[in-house]
Amino acid sequence: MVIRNPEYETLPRPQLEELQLKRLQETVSYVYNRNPFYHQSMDKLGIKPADIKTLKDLALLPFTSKEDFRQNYPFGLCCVPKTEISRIQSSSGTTGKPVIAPYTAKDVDTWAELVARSLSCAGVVPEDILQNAYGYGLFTGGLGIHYGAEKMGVAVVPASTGNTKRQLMLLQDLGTTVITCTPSYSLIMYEAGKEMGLDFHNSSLKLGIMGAEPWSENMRREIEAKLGITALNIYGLTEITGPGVAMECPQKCGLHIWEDNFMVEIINPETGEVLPYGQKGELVITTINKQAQPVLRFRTKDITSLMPEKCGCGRTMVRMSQITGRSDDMIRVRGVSVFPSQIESVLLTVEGIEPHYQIIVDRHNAFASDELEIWVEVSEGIFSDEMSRLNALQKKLQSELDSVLGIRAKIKLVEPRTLARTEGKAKRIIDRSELPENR
Ligand code: DLL
Repeated sequence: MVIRNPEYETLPRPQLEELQLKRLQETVSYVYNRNPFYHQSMDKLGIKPADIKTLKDLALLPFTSKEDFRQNYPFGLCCVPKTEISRIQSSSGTTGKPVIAPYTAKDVDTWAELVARSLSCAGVVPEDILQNAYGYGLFTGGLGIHYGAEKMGVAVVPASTGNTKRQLMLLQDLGTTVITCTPSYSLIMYEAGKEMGLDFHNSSLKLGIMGAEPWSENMRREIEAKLGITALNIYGLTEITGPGVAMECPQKCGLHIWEDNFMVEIINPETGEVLPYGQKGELVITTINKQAQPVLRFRTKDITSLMPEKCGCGRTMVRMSQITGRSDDMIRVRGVSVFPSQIESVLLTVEGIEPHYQIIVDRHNAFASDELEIWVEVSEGIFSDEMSRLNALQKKLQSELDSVLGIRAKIKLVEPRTLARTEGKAKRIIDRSELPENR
C-alpha cells in the first residue's frame, strides 16, 4: 500500500490542527478582503478575520448555501480576476442555474494532486490501466479524475460515460484494471456485458472507484459480486472542487477526508448546531487551500457522520461514513423518515430482486408524502414463474420494509430491464406528477 503524501496523510493530529488553523485564518482574511459577498455576510454576524483565533472559531463564521451560489451566479463568489482563472467547470444544474466552479492554475494542480492521492489511497498503481467512465465536459467527474490519474502516473483511458458497447470492447482489448464510474453505471456495464457474453470474473478488471451518487453497503456487495472487483467509494462536489474531497481505502471503514485542504463539521440540519464526532447530520465543508473560489462553511445537504479514530492503513485524517442521502431527498412516510439508500439496502437483501428500483412519491405536501410506491425489477426467470412466487416475493419485500424501516409502501414488481437506466447519476426518486401518465 502506497501513501502518496505521508507528510500530510499521516500527520499527527496536533500538527494537522496547527496547519489547519494557519490555512483557515489565511482563507478567512483572503475572502473577507477580496469578495463582497463574504465581506457582507461576515459583517452581518459582526465577525472580523482577527476573531478566528482557534479551530473552534470556525463555528462563528457564516454558512454558505447552494442558494448563495445561485444568487451570486456566475462569478459572485469568485475571489480572483478573470485573467487568473484557468478552468471553469459546473454542476449539471437540472433545477435552475448550475453551480459555477472556477479554478486558477494552482487550484487545478492542487485538485489533481488530491485525486492522485485518492487513487493511491484506493490502491491504484502505475502499472494499472484506468478507464475513466465519468462524463467528460462540465461535470467535474471526467476531467477531475483524468488529471489526477495522469498526475499519479497511471495510464488513463478517457472513455467518458455511455457508449457502453465500445466501453466494454476497450475494457477487454486494453486490459483495463480499474474502472471509475457511478455505481449505477457499473451495473449498466454489467448488463450490457452479459448480453455480449463477457465474463467479468475472467476479465482484467479488479477495482472500481465509484461515487457521485449515494449507494448502500448492499449495493457495494452486489456490484462486487457481479463484476468480480473491489468497489471503493469516492466523494466530492462541484462547489468544493469535484471528486477527491474524500476517499475510501481498501479497509472499507469510511472515507478519508483530506483535512489539510478541507475542514469538516457535522451540523443538525434543522438548527445549524454543530454536533460531536459520531453523530449523524449534515456535512459542512470549508476549503482552506483554494485560490479562485474558496468556500466558507458550505452546507452540502449530505447526511453522514465523522470518525476521528486512526485507520488501520495509518492515515490520521478524520473519516466520514458512507452518505445515507441528501437532506432534500429524505422521504417521510406517515411520520417515518427514510432515505432511498435505506430502501435500497432492504431491497437488496431479498433474493430474486435486481439492483434497479425507483421510488414514486407524492410531494404535494413537503412534510407528508403518505403514499409511497416502490418499483423494483425481479430477476430473470421469476417473472415467467408461477404467480404464487411473485406474490410471495412481494409479501416478503413488504414485510422486510415494514420490519426494518417501519414503513408501509406499495411494491410493484416489474420485469427485468424495464426501468429507465441513466448513464450519469441515477434518479431514484420520482415525483408522481412527473410520470408520463400524469403529465
Ligand atoms: O458528483 C463530484 C464527483 C464526481 C464525486 C465523481 C465523485 C465521483 P456534483 O455533481 O456537484 O459533484 O454532485 C455532488 O453528489 O453533494 C452528493 O450529494 C453526491 N455525491 C458525490 N459523491 C458521493 C458519494 C460530483 N460517494 C453531490 N456518495 C454531493 C454519495 C455522493 N453521494
